[in-house]
Amino acid sequence: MNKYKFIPLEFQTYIPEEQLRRAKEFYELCNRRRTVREFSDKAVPRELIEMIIATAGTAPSGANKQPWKFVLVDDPELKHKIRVAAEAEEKESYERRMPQEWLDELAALGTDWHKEFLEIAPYLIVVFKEKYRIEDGLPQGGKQKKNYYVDESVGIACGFLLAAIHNAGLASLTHTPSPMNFLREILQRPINEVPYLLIPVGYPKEGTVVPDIQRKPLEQILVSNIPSASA
Ligand code: IYR
Repeated sequence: MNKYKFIPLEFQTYIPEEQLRRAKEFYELCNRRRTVREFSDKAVPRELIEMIIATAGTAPSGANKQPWKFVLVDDPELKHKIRVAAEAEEKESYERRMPQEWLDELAALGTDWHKEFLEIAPYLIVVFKEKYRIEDGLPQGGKQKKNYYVDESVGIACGFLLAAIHNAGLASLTHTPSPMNFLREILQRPINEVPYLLIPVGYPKEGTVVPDIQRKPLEQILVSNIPSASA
């Protein structure tokens, strides 16, 4: 007998019509999400953000190690520090590090090194991946324990996070200042945590416009089996 405990699965399904209705409704919800780069400073209740982060924490992960940490920043001084450090890296990137081909690809998105949203959005969620765990306490003293599929796990959790943010009627931006190790220092995270994604959350600034870009249609992203011999 397995010495580990198993419990009955709680699982809900629906009649086919209801399944399709729910699937369509969820698709339409997700398809309305847009990345926003201009935020209003309108306050967001902390309770709402906590529920959203709890949702991200329901993601599956390698060996159920849940190798993520969501650092919630609303302190103006910390946000200012993050903005100054991010803009310094981004300015260097946009002006020197990124090749022209990359800059050309970003032109349609209208991005540049200015990141005032880092101070305007009421919350920044800074996602860290836990490269490994430190057992019983202190980063210096503790024993290192492995985590598994860390990038996949944290990526999935971020997907849940973005969907939960959108579902709650809030806007977000997946921001990746590069390099972003300054986040570890400013936020005083332990050595086993590596910054993964910086997500400002709030309401869009009034009159916000977004790039006129399209999602690939299903036919371009869905491949069924292998090319049929009879086709
Ligand atoms: N990290 C930069 C550049 C950037 C890169 C990609 I790929 C984007 O899709 C968007 C921006 C920035 O945040 O501006």
